[in-house]
Amino acid sequence: MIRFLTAGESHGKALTAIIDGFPSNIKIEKEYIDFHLSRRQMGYGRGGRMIIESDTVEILSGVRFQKTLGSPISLLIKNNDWENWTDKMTPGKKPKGIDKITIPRPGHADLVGVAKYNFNDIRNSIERSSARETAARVAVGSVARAFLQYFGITIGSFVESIGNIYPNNNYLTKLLNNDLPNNFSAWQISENADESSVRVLENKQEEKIIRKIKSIKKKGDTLGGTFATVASGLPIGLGSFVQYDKRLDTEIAAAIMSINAVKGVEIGTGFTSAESIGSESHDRIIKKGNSIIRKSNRAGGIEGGISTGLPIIVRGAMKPIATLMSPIETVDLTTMKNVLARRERSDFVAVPACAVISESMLAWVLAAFMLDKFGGDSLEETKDNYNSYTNKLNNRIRRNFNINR
Ligand code: EPS
Repeated sequence: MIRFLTAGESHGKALTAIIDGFPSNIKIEKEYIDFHLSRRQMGYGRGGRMIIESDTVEILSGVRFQKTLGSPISLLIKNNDWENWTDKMTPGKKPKGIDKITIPRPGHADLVGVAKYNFNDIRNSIERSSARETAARVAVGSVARAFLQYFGITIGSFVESIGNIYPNNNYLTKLLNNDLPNNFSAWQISENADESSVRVLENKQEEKIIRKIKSIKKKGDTLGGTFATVASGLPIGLGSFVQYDKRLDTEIAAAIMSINAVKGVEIGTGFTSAESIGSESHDRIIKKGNSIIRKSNRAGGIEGGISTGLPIIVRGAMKPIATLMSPIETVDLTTMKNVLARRERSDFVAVPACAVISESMLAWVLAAFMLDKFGGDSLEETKDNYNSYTNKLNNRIRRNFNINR
């Protein structure tokens, strides 16, 4: 079983993560993690903080000469902004003259946080609930991706919509129709999306979205959107129907939902298939040459909680950022009077970043399921187990069903 924990406040000294359970001998390059960290910082519509930070990782343990040791991997990402917050965020004695925050922002964790943890200062809620924490998750996800690459599994994402602006030719339809080249690699999607300042795949859509972000920013408002995350190169058989918590889709949905501000997750055609009929929803199984294939991929790569071998397609919906420059109504907790919410530096749109984070979360889940199925203390052992299973898979099906008899 692999697991990870992150720690760190948004304006504290640093973010840290501990990863446990990866086999030895996986190549880990700091530059690879930094590359994905910088992708998380991109996107038109981010706030002032992204100018202050240029996230890079320091690998503190678990890696020697760029190879995992099988021991816990610990990672550190410094917060450049910390030097502006040393008084307000010191773990030491409280300095004089630090103002409390008493006005909760609707939609953020401010109110539930003070209620739950018995705080008298909303700052205590804001810090850990901030999406800053996702930088640590991207670092963790990069380690998972480095592992998955040995098995030809790649992950990519794109922004489908921002502020209800959808593309004319939705690439998602192509994916769901399984209309893809033989050598399709999901990472190619990200390579294309990363060329766009809002991570969309159509130039016209990008122009429209940027216009909309500009106008919403002028009004002091924010936007949300939808994104799609895809994984390719999977073997058949990750996950299981034998228990609810062994289903691959259970864990994927939870992982995407865990990203700050995500309020909806869909696998394959999910919600639209609920409005459709059976014969238009399911993927026809057909014979092509000597193999059995699915005509489409509306199931999003998962049937019965098990990977089908086709790309995993998961879609997420992110609500608009909760901090508004033209704030909405709330209550001041000290005066109990209706007031307008506090303004706090924030992003106007973070859907492009959210999509990058979702790649990391999907990578983590897939790495966990790969290791659950194939195990191994060293990468070589995992590979042997993987090869033995995948090489014999077709033969086993043939034998069991007397194919060619
Ligand atoms: C973020 C850092 C934060 C925010 C954002 C994400 O920095 P700061 O609060 O100093 O501006 O920009 O967090 C939120 C949108 C949020 O709601 O908490 C980051 O590194 O991604």
